[in-house]
Amino acid sequence: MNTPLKQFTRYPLTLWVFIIIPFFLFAGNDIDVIIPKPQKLIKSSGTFQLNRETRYLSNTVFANNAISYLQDHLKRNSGYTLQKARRGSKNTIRFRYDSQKIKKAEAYRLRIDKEQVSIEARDKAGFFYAVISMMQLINPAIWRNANGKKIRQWQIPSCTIKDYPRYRWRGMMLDVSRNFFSKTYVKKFIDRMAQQKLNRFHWHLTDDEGWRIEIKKYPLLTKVGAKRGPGTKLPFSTFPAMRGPKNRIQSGHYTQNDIREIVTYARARSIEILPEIDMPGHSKAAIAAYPKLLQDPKDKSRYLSVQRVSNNTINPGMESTYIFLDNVIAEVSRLFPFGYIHLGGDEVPKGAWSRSPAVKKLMKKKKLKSTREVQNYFFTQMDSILAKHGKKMIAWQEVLSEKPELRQDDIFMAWKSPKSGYRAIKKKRNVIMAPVQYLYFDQQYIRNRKEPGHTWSTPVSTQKAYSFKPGSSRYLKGIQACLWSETLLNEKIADYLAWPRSFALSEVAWTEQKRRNWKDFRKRVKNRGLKRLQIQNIHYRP
Ligand code: TNX
Repeated sequence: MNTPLKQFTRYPLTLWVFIIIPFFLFAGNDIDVIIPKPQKLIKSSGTFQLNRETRYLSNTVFANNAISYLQDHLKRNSGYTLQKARRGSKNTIRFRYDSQKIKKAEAYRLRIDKEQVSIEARDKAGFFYAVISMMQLINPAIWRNANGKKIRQWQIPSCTIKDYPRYRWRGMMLDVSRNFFSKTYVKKFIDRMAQQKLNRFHWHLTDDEGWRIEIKKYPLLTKVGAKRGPGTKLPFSTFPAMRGPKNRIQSGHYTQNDIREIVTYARARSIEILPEIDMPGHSKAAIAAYPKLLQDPKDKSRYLSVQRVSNNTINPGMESTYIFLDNVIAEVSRLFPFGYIHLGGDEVPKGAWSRSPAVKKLMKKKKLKSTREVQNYFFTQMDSILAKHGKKMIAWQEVLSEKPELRQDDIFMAWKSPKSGYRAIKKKRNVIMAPVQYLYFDQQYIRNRKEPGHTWSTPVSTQKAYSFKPGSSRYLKGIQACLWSETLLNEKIADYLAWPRSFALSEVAWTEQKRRNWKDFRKRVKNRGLKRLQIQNIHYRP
């Protein structure tokens, strides 16, 4: 029999003494394991034992999400729950609201010693991130989400951490149109973001290949617009849909109840959801459902998008377009509490509307000289529709091309290059950087036929993503990675493309430039980050 003891003795003792035992000691005690790296971390001696007797104390409701999150993970992996303390005593985790000591939003202080853990913050996110840091300091088994061996006692190494994020916008985009992802997967995706202190989930809900959000007023949007495959009105474009062979109809959308559930789930993790309804291009699914409302019947223009989808652009010269979009935005606004809605605006194909009488009429009436000015007019209209529903606009950078009269608070996503982002910043426009060269996680890691992912831009290795230096300006709101889903033919591919690159994203978004170092980062990813992914069965790229 191959007992563990026999296996042990098969290796020379020296190997154990000099290599393996020191490795465990080192891995167990090292506190420099957190990703993204905290702004300040001071090691001290001793460890706090988190066990069945540990209690918590709190003087603020802002800590409630953080406490629940910790309780859930303890329940799952230890079988006990963290109870509230009756009186101040040893072996407690204290949550304290302190807006004097903590000045910045989302900031926290975490002090761990033998007797207690103390956490100070001024908002929900701060408390949540303190707990995330604490959980990253202990055995990665705390992140396990299936039932496994229960761990009764957790060692937390003593230290003091003072931490805050560099950027307020630390985002990830998931495209659920080209390929649909289940509610369960979306939740997993959001939870993994939260583990990295990412705080904005950009949900690309509509595109040519599928409309994925239930709109009560227009049921055909999902009845027709969420189905793709043979006999449907929606294109495969260059890529088929996930789950099953090409000749099967693929469908999927979220009901309004699903959406509310996911919003609540995200908010419990300090994540706001930015919904995107892409317009006026990338709208084949909506047009297939309601052609009469969204296209000019007399329009003779014939054109293809860059992804080779024909006539996929909403007509901005028709009254019915604005009534339709107003109604859609009304429902979207009620579903998502976040203050912004993303209206797309990317890649309006050349030639769209060029032979539409309705657009010609509009151009004459409003003295518009080109189709670009027509697009400009469209977004000015849409911006006031958003304002009416109490929302601000986010859009892709293309929307800025004609100096539109949009509100100063609106934000633009620069995807073509960092330079294009800086140009917008110079014009005093709010920018989120999502440059394809560094942060398009739908691109291959390295150029290789066997690697999944897109090839139309340069490959994005984890190191390449980590090397991004976004800079600073009051107009630079933060950064974001994009996971477009044309090539995401299953959840494993999505995981593979997202991890470990998302570790790099989180550190670029959170940690001050001077604290960042590739070698140090790589060590933390190897020692802890990957273990955390393994334990959750995340199919990362090794
Ligand atoms: C460009 S980036 C697009 C998407 C594609 C993506 C693929 C942007 C705003 N538009 O429609 O999915 O490239 O990488």
